[in-house]
Amino acid sequence: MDKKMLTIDLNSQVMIDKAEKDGVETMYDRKLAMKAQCGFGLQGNCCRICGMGPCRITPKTPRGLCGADEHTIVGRNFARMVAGGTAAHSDHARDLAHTMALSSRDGNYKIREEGKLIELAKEWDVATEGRDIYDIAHEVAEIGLMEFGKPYGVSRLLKNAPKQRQQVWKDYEIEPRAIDREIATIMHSTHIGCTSDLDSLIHMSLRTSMADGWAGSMIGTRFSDILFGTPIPRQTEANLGVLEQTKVNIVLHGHEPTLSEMIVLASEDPELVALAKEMGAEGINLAGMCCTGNEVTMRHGVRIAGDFHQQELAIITGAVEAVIVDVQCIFPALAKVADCYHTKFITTSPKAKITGSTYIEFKEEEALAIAKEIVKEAVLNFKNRDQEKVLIPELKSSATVGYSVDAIIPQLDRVVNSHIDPTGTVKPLVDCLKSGVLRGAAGVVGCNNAKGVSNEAHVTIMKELIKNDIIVVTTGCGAQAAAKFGLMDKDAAKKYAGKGLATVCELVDIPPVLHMGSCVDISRILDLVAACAKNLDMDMSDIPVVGIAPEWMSEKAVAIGCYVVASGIDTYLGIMPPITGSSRAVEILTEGLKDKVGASFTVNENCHELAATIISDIEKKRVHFEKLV
Ligand code: NFS
Repeated sequence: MDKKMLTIDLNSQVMIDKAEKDGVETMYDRKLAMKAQCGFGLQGNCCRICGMGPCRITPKTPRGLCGADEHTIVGRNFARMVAGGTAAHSDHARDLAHTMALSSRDGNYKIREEGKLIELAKEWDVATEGRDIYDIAHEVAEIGLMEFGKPYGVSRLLKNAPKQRQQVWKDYEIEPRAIDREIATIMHSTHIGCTSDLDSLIHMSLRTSMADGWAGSMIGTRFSDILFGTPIPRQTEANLGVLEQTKVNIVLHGHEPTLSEMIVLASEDPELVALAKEMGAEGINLAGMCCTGNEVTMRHGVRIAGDFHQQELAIITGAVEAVIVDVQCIFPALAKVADCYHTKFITTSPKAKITGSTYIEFKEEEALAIAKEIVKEAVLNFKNRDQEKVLIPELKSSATVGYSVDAIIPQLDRVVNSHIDPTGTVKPLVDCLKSGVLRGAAGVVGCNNAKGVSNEAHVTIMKELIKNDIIVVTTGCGAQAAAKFGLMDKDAAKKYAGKGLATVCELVDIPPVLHMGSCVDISRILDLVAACAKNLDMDMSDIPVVGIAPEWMSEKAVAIGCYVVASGIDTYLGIMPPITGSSRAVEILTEGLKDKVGASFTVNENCHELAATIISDIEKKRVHFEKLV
């Protein structure tokens, strides 16, 4: 098989060829070499939870040594994926809470959005009258930190949901308690000799995932906006073509804005810019990757180098002086790829040390000084660039990004000429959904997965949806696929959208696919859907919205899928999770949950079929919705 056929991105194809010529191994080589994957692993019925195993379920050995059957084994494995994902998102949020606790008027981290902080303080019953904004910030940070380990009570963010949905959570008993507690409890319950009941394992998985979506991720996004500013629409460009021949190229990869915000500041430091010129470069060019890329493009317009599957390919351009990473979604392979070029692969987090990298520990207390040291490493490395090894592929697309809920609302107001008399709410969006000008809304999110062709499912599904007047909001690497393929361009509506959506896009001056941020920012999508439901006095499960993860791969995505379903939003996956070893797990996740939370999963690995199912399901949902409104 031709490796290049494993991606639809033409830049990636050029880089796969270059890697071959340079003798560098990439994920695409490893994918071909891997051939058949382990069938037990794929089905989720290999148990490695205790030292008697691994036990694998076959017709001849239908139970593990302890007697666990396929339902228990699949359920436990699934639950542990949810725990991993929830831990990752929430630990990210915890770091932001610590950063807010450190914030000060003359320190590295300041409060950028006082209004948002005060709003949150009021929501959390923190006194605001006559107090110094930093005192308020520190108290709010402390309360945020308590959400991780408070001994009593449930997430204080649940009340952002419509009351009908809150009732569902109460009735089904999936209101998450302290975030760390949910993660610890599910790890305990999946230990050998605890829960064997599949219904209970899935119930716990949903409750744990709620500690991600309606606690950890929500805290992450709110605190990030308060510290670094709420995103507003801005222009950017996406794909490897944003790397520059004549500048020091720094790729920012990973997730937490605490580091990347400081690197953005450091890269503007006059001394470092002068040093870059001394080294023979014209300046410093930052380019983002994965969710760090989303964070810095949403807040600063930093251009996007690429997505999860392009991390090695960026280095293979031979034009990257440094890849700077913190946590999550970082291939350990980067160390080896970087060795083949002059690129410095700089790790910064004690939570993600990678063999073969240059480790410069990032500490929030000395944030800017460390960021400058890291940028300096990159700048000094420019002289080592071997021009003969450089090939920057040409393609890049322009995109408008930065659609936080706060930015979407005023934009939408243009639809009803209400810039004269703005509603300041989601009513214009709700009206478009009610009238059927927009048939529905879809959150298309998530990763790239080597089980499919990189970017194919994202782009196919988004194009099909917008053609059928379904507005798309997106985060994560899905957002990067949309940006790269021109779907976030203002002209995209004219080219690809159906008549209704195209009219709305023109009236309110938005692209048909809206970039809402990183994966943690799926909390923005929850906020938007909750606002629409509240405006209609309905449950979130009653409105024609769906969640889609066409190319998901990470445990974080499994947690996301679960909390989106728990929020009453039907969720469509383009990759089968490792659950097929248990017919009952498949039944509960794709059907049974409907009775409990009003939504469930649908899986189809054929993206054309999946798109058709989504469109027809949205139309079915409209029948119910139209009766209610
Ligand atoms: Ni989300 Fe972001 Fe990308 Fe997937 Fe990884 S970067 S947190 S997990 S691969 S979308």
